[in-house]
Amino acid sequence: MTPDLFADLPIEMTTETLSEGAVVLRQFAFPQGRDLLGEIRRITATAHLRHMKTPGGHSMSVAMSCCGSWGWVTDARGYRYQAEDPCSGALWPAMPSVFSALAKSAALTAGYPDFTPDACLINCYEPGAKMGLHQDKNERDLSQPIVSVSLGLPQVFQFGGLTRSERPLNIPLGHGDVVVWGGPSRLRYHGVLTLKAGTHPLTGACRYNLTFRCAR
Ligand code: MD3
Ligand code: FE
Repeated sequence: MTPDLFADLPIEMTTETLSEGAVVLRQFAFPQGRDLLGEIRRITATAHLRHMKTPGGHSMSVAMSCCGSWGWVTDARGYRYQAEDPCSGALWPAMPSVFSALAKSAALTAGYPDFTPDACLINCYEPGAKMGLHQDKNERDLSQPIVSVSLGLPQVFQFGGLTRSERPLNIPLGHGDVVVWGGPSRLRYHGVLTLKAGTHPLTGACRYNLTFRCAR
């Protein structure tokens, strides 16, 4: 048993603005961490984490699942949102209230009072997994932000510009950190660097990222 030397320390929530419309809420989700991870386990027991294939035929290093009315999928037919899990044919699991309440409260804190996500993508990174620079533009309403919640091991996030050629900033994201991306930052290129090996008390050897979206 490892005694938790930090168990009694108060958590320190801070706010950093990265660019117009992009706000980091450090440790905002720390209080909900255990509950969020319990729901991830419950959801992925039926909607299994899987390595989807890009339209180009490459297997993604991040394992993904979804919950909510719409799930993001990729395969030979392209990137899209759909109501059914292609692995089972069943609807995606409902979005748990602890997920939607957290996403709404983070969006409100960042200045987006009308955010009601209908899709949550669950990304699971193991050591060696990464996500290259890309834009999120499959969502119907780009006036709505995306809310991202990081859980478990830390991973370096890359925050780029509106063109692929702009050199990205590297921003470490740790357990409980929440980022809200909207307005002029909504279509910025972004990605994450390769996850380094480590052990987190709540997730073991992995990092989860939840992204809340208004898909349809
Ligand atoms: C900046 N996920 O699922 S979340 C993704 O850590 C994705 O799993 C990464 O990129 C992850 O699409 C990064 C942060 C994020 C999400 C959406 C954004 C940053 C964003 C949209 C616009 C700009
Ligand atoms: Fe993305």
